[in-house]
Order: sequence, then structure tokens, then C-alpha cells
Amino acid sequence: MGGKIAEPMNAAELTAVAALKTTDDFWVGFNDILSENTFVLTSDASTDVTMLLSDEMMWGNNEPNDTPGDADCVRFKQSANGLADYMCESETIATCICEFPLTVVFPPPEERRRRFKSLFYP
Ligand SMILES: [Ca+2]
Ligand SMILES: [Ca+2]
Repeated sequence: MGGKIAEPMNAAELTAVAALKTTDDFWVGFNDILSENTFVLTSDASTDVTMLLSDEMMWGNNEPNDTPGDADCVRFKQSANGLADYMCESETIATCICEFPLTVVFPPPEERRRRFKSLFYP
């Protein structure tokens, strides 16, 4: 189905995603595994989102701080109402939200004509 871990690209998207999961913390698709303090997309390590995350003020207070431990993955932290870096291998915080491409399927033209006609000329 082409889904991937959610990569909210601005504060509005982050708020919308967080509204889906109001009690638990959850992972999002950013990490600085390859280079400390350079955050990239999990789906595309060549896309640097470091500035975007800072400009949009999506981080929680005092984040990212590479703590606790070697914190190279990113989760939404409910208590901070923002993003926080955390150890990728942590198993205590395991939920994540996935996103899927939105595909709108229109019926073929003859079917649209038929439906239109039946609406106005029953
Ligand atoms: Ca880090
Ligand atoms: Ca942290």
C-alpha cells in the first residue's frame, strides 16, 4: 500500500498527527543516525530536515539533546507537546503512526455522464 512512518513536515501536520494519538508517545520518521544533529527523513536519508524542524518549532523544550543515551530517533512526546530525540533501540515506546498516499479514484467519463444525467433527468 506504500505506507511509511509518518513524517509530519510542518507544525500543522504534526498537530494533526498528534491528535490521532492523544495518550501515548509515538515515533515519527526523522533521525540523526548518520550524523549527529543532522536530522533526515527515515524514508530518505538524503533529505535534511534539521532546519525545517527548528524553524517550525516542532521540538519540545530542550530538545533535541541526544539524551537519554545515544538518542538518534525521534518521537512525539506527549508531556512535552513536541518532538524529542530518543534511543532508537528503546522498546518501551513502541507505537508509531503511518501515513499513506491519498489517491482519489474517479469513475470513467461514461459512468460520470450516466450519473450526472440520472441526477438531473431521472
Ligand atoms: Ca542524536
Ligand atoms: Ca532527547
